[in-house]
Amino acid sequence: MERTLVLIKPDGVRRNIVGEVISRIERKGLNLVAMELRTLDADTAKTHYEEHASRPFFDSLVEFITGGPLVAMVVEGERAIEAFRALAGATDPVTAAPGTIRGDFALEVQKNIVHGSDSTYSAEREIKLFFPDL
Ligand code: DAT
Ligand code: MG
Repeated sequence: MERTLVLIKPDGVRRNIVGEVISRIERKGLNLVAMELRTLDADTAKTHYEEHASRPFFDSLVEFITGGPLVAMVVEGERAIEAFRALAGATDPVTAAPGTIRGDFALEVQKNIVHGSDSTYSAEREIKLFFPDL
C-alpha cells in the first residue's frame, strides 16, 4: 500500500467540483485516509512548492494556492502516487487527455484543479507538511 498527498486547489473548490474529484478517486478504488478544508499560509505554500522556488511562476503560484480554501487529503492504495497522477492528467490542462480531471475541467496551467505527489519521497514530505500527526 502507498500513500499520496492530493490537493483540490482553490480553483476546484471555487468551482464546486470537490465532490466530482473525490468521486473519481473513490471510483478508482483509492481510499481517503485524511481530509481537511483549509486556507494555506504563504510559508506552507512555499514549502510545499519549494522545488519550484527559482521558477518565474513561483510567486504567482504561491499567491494562487493561498488565495482561498483548498481541500487537502491523503489518499491510499496500490501504487496510489501513479494512480492519482493518471487520474489528474498532464500538468497543462490543454494537453491533458479528456477523461482526466485536468483534461475535463481546466484550460490554464496554473488553474489545473488538483495536485498529486510525484514520488514516494515527495509524498512523504508533503503528507508530513499537511498532516504532521498522521
Ligand atoms: P504538477 O502539478 O503536474 O506536478 P509541476 O510540479 O511541474 O506540475 O508544477 C506545479 C504547479 O505549478 C502546476 O500544477 C501548475 C504550476 N505551473 C507549472 N508550470 C507552470 C508554468 N509554466 N506556468 C505557470 N504555472 C505553472
Ligand atoms: Mg509537481
